Amino acid sequence: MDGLYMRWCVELAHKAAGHTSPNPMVGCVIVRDGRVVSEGFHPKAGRPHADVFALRDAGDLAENATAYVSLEPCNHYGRTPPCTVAFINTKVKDVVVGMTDPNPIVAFKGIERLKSAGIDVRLCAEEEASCRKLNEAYIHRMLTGKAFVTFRTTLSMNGIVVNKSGSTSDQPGGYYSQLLKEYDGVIVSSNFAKTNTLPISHEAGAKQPLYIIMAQGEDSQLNIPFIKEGSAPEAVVLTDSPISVEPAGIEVLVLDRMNLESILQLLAQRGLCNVLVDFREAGGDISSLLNNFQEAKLLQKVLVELLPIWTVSQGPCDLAFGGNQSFPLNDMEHKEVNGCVLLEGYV
Ligand code: AOF
Ligand code: ZN
Repeated sequence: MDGLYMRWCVELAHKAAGHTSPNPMVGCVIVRDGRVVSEGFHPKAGRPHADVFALRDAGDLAENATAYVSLEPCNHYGRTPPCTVAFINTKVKDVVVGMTDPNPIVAFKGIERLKSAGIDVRLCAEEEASCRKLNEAYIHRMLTGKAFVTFRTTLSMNGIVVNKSGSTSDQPGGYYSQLLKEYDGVIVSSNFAKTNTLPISHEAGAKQPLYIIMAQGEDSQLNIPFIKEGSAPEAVVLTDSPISVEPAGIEVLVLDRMNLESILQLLAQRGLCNVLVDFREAGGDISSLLNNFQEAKLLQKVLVELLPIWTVSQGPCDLAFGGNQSFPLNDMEHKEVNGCVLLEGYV
């Protein structure tokens, strides 16, 4: 039954997708005499941890119960007190964890603390991979100090980049609208920002991502409609040459746009765990930007949405990184949503 309860924890944790950064998504269920007596998930950084919600809700029923938690319980005083103490005080019998915490302040210390208090602790090996996948961006940020990068594009059946927003995928309930809800930031080129509306999630309760606009050359004067109108969403413009007039409400950072490593470090320091590179332009500046991400080994994941359309092409498709070179993708998954095929793989 461990696997079943742990999958339940992962599902609960995922309810807060897009809201927890820089902290992880975590879910917890308390089971006594074969019955789930309570559940909890971590809703937002700074709020109580998943285990605390579940233990509060269980009350006296937590005594002698088994707690399932998708991440090793913390053992430190941070924004909230240690969860290990809550488990010890409520006298749970055993704790099943989905994965150890990569956070060096917590790693293995939470488990050790519980064990030394006489609580049985075991890892749910069956669901460790799903727990890791749930928090792949949190883990990456914790281990590398950089934001996790996903490249996303939309292709027609004949492999041409579909360069427009407004497809069913962007609508409420659509794949892209749901995907955006899970990202802390979206990187677009200033070219894209000039000619398209910025992608937003239409899902209930979604927090919109931070827009990271890569400007260069003449674009650095920020001739972008929403900036000129002063109706800006939360956005940061990265530019390699200083601009004459700083637009109201928009942060402009002068950074070498080729130094992607420092850009991703900066985003991680701002609390972003993951960023999506929205690739909707064949050729153009974002194409070379993607080359750079890949070459610098700063790209972690690729998402491709294959639309049920055939594009009458004006020119060759420019999707290749570094000419004819290719690199393999691992752990490929695919599914079908509203007639589109979604492909996902890891670099
Ligand atoms: C969470 N929610 O359910 C668990 C976390 O800043 P704090 O005090 O909230 O501590 C954040 C750290 O606590 C986080 O990096 C992770 O190591 C640990 N566990 N965090 O926000 C949770 N279990
Ligand atoms: Zn905790």
